[in-house]
Amino acid sequence: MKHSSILPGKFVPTFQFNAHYASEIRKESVSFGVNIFKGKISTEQVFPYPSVLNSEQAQFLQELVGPVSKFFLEVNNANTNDTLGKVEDETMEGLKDMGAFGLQVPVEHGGLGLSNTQYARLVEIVGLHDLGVGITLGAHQSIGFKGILLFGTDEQKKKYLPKLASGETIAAFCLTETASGSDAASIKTTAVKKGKNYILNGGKLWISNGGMAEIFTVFAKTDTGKKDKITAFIVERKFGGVSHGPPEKKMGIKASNTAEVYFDNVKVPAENVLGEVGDGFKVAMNILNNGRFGMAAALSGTMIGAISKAVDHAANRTQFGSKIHHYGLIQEKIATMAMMQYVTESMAYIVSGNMDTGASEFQIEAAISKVFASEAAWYVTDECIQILGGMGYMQETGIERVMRDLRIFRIFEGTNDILRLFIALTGIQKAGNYLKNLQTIMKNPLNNPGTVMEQVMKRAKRKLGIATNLSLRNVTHPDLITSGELVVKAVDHFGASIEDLLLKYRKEIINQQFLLKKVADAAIDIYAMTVVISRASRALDQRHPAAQHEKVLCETWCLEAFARITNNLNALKSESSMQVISNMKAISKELVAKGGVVANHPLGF
Ligand code: MYA
Repeated sequence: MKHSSILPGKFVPTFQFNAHYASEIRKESVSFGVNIFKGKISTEQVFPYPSVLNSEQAQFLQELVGPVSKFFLEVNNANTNDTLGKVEDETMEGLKDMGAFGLQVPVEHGGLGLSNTQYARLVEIVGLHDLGVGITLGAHQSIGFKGILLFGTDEQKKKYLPKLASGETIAAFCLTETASGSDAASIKTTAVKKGKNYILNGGKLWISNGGMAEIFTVFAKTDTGKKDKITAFIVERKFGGVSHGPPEKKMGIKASNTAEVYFDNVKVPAENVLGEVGDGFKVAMNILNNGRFGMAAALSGTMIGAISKAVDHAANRTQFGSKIHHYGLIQEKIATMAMMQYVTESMAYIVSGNMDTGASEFQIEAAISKVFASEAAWYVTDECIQILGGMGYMQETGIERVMRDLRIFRIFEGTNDILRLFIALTGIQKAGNYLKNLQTIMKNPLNNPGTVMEQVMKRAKRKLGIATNLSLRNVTHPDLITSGELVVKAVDHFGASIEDLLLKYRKEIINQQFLLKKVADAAIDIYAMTVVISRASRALDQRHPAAQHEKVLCETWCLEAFARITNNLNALKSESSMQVISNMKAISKELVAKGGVVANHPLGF
């Protein structure tokens, strides 16, 4: 977040109008996520719901889905992997034979050459069956060598991709360090240029595949002359000086290997710099941005599994003389689980579709998909256990492992807290630039009379409570117009709220994390509403057999989401919510000062 770093103290004022801003404004964003912060709706990336596979791609994918599903049902055993603390050798070999280690590697480099959408569909199957295997595969290709795909030179691709695609060598992504988690820019690992090499020193923490990888994408500080900047490197274990710690003992995803990795005077040839020297932070962020939709796809699969277990139990379990699915409390759970899976799946494939059609601006949407998916999957799995009752808590049911596996998804690949700040601040920064431009235009009304009139009318209408000229009528199915109108109202309210926040807090907004969370939650809900309206509209347009079911999922989701959005946006300025915020700050401060709970025990001792 260029001009609005998440971290206090690193802020560069948002309101300085300079050449960079001007160029950003000239290039109008088509990202839905970016535009809502300006109170605008850009439909380009969300309507119609993308159908990006050509017939050849669809056929190839269909040919893969069957065997991959069969493999996970018949060969892989998630419980055995979990107990062993590793993916069984037979599974690893089978996955390699199927090409699962090089799903997106171009065919000329030995991979399957899948698009993001094709990849998502297969990852969904992995997520349905075994998240431990998913992390082994994902740490390898979603982040481990993704940098080579995105930023590698032809020579680097030729040299490394074939063996990575076949699974002969495994990759890992080395960013996190002991003192550098969310604050990724604060890494201490160094790479000092000596002749034709860089000498790499440092240690990386909690590295997925760290104990088994041969190839590492490593981020290190390099002296670029002006100041230390991060550079990305491709490091081979066989360069010497690379070692790792024992496998970490974890709560879940036990089948995947996690270890510390140490670099001790590792000689890395200069040609192994990935991207440009000093551009490593951007390389890291882009790798993460590019991989996040995969998590949504995988977790959509996980939810499908949990839902079928819950539904099976609800349909067959009798209590108080009736099958329990007849009871309202169970129906509410099943319906909510279904909506959460529907939203997650819709997000995963809209983001992958956008990426496949060459979108370059999907960072906010990808972050939203990761946050939403990881929380939805946690909720759905928890509710599945609740429906199953005692059975759900027993290991033999297999859902307890899923719950353990899932917990990390809200933490890694950017914690959901950091991603909420990322969503809110990135959007606010873009809105700030846009408003600054408007300010400039308003100062010279004669040069831009159209824009001035438009803004004057918009504000006047808002003041009078009349809907502004936003609309989704042309893009939604007629049966979903009411849901579309809720999005329109929500975006209008959201845009006005962002404007108010910027006017009130200006650059101080960066420190208002209580408020930024509400902003992010509203943005997540607005995006969720929009993607399901888009998908359900397509289902209705194309008369899918389940179109009416999707319509109901969509309408119900929109009604509930709209209420949450209104609540969050109203709370941005309500007195009671300000009181709650200041109380919470005080409570937290006292607990921290005391080192724990402050209230006296009811018994007095
Ligand atoms: S890997 C470890 C994951 N770690 C993180 O995600 C770290 C989280 N921290 C951050 O993301 C950053 O530090 C934040 C920025 C966001 C906090 N896209 O001043 P800044 C640019 C593009 O705001 P900071 C793991 O967990 C920005 O514009 N650009 O930075 C493995 C600016 O540019 P410029 C971005 O305040 C798990 C510059 O960077 C982005 O320091 C295993 C500085 O920005 C962005 N997102 O903090 C998972 N952010 O220099 C396995 C910033 O031009 C995979 N910028 O002004 C599982 C897959 C699923 C299963 C698959 C099955 C097959």
